[in-house]
Amino acid sequence: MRINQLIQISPSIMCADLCNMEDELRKLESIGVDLLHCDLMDGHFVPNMPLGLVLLEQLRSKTELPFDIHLMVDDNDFFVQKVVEIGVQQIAVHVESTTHLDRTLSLIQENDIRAGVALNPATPLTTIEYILDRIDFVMIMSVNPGFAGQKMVPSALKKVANCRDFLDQHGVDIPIEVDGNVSFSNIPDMVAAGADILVAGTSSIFNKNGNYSENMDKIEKAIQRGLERRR
Ligand code: S6P
Ligand code: MG
Repeated sequence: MRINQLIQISPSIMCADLCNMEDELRKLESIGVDLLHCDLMDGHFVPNMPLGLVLLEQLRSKTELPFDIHLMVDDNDFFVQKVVEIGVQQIAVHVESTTHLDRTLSLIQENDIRAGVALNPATPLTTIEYILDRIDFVMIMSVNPGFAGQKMVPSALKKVANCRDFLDQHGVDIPIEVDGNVSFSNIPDMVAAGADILVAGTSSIFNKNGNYSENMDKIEKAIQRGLERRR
């Protein structure tokens, strides 16, 4: 089981063995992950489409883990409605693709689902200033969305720290989720900067050099190093 309960781990299931999902779920459950990060892409907002709604529906019936949905789509309201029907616990929509952001966030929260806003690397924090009272978490993208296995953009750590300051200045105490190249070596810096939820992909949980349990141990140790350096 997890040593550190302060920081949540959300494995990105697009990085799992998609031909053996039930087995993958059992393995992830056994190492005590907190959430299941589900990347929904439409091939338009981002040029990829690894998971679909039918797969999510089937996964829902196989695990009690909370679903952490990351929408990378143009038609947010359509996908919000679909994942609400499936039964999910939190949904992040991209500020860059949501025309009526305030309305979409309300739609999520009206269904008793935690609402988050995801920001691409180039998107300023000020874009969320007037909806801060509407959100339950912020997702900072530390890569350009669309693919696993990328390198963290150089500004990511500064942005996580700036986001924590921005939230503090506005008196908002909500978690920051970091998504993209959350690697063993980047985790301490991300956690020190203020990350609370870590999306674990090919550079950590699904790293080929270890099994899930070994990789989780490395993640926990990296989190510990980051927490010791927290401001
Ligand atoms: C990317 C997606 C992410 C990836 C994750 C993979 O568009 O939103 O959630 O699945 O970044 O992790 P890694 O360690 O391969 O970057
Ligand atoms: Mg994601």
